Amino acid sequence: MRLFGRSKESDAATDRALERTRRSFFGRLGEILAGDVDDELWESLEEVLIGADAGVRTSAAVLERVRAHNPHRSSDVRALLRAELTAILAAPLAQPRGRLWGLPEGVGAPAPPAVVLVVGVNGSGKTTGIARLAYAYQQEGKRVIAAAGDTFRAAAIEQLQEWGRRLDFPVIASRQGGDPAAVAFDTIEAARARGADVVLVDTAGRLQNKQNLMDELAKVRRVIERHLDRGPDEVLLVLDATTGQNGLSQARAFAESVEVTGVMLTKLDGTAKGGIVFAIASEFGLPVRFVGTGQEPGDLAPFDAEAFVDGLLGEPAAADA
Ligand SMILES: Nc1nc2c(ncn2[C@@H]2O[C@H](COP(=O)(O)OP(=O)(O)O)[C@@H](O)[C@H]2O)c(=O)[nH]1
Ligand SMILES: [Mg+2]
Repeated sequence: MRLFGRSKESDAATDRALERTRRSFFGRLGEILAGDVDDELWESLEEVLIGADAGVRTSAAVLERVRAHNPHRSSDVRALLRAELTAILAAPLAQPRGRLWGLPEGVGAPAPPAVVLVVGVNGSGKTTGIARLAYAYQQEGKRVIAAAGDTFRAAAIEQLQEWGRRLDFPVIASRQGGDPAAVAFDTIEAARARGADVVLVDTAGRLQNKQNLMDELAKVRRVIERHLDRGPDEVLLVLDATTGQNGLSQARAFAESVEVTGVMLTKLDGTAKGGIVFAIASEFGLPVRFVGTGQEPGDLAPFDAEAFVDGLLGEPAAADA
């Protein structure tokens, strides 16, 4: 699977992962859009969007823009809805905040090693996400090295080391309780010494309290900046799609403390609430870069706005049938 560009394969993976969301909420669209364009239709649409976790504000804004076109046929409503939803997701993708992913033609990559700082709460999928990114980069012929920066839990260090053994990438680690900024520093050194292309930095998702965590992440960031002469090339926030609206408050907290450049939305395969991506894009202006589609190293798909919306709405013929 190509992780850094759309492919038939990645569209199919996104489509499969969206099955639950499509069935439970957006599946109702077929029913709703089979009727007349009246107040009931607009109310039902709003319910569907909010129910899929698109957020109250975002849902209302989407429908307002659709209604502004004054559509008379439900097929027009569907087409407009598709366009609005795609536009919401595409907007932040077109304005990359980082230096690696989704860059416009002609913008070069930074001098290696590229550094990706991975943040998010415990259990969101950071460590497995790093393994998947490592796997995808390896498929592209890149040499990856990872930093076991979740020094808070011994199991977290071991988990990353285990992935490193399984997928054959080096992991730089310290003892439990060590300084994660020092681990990040050592990993950048090791990447330079070994000629690695990409450094993936794992981090803790929980410390004694939230402020400690945010301070620690800010410190890791500063140390990378000092050592690299630029900030991390991407700061990837990993969000668990099954946590629903709670994911939004997480996004807010991390975005305020570290300059998040993009989102990996995991466990899309295990939820009916894939609509959260609309809230992330419209309320935070953050691009969703990757979606987790299962438990295996290859189960990560590049995020594509159109593929996602098509996966949600299903083919018009099928959904209307
Ligand atoms: N079904 C599914 N499970 C996932 C996905 N991403 C992560 N997981 C699981 O979520 C759990 C927590 O992941 P982990 O990487 O340890 O989270 P961390 O605490 O943020 O490092 C693990 O059991 C993963 O296998 C996904 O996309 N789909
Ligand atoms: Mg972890």
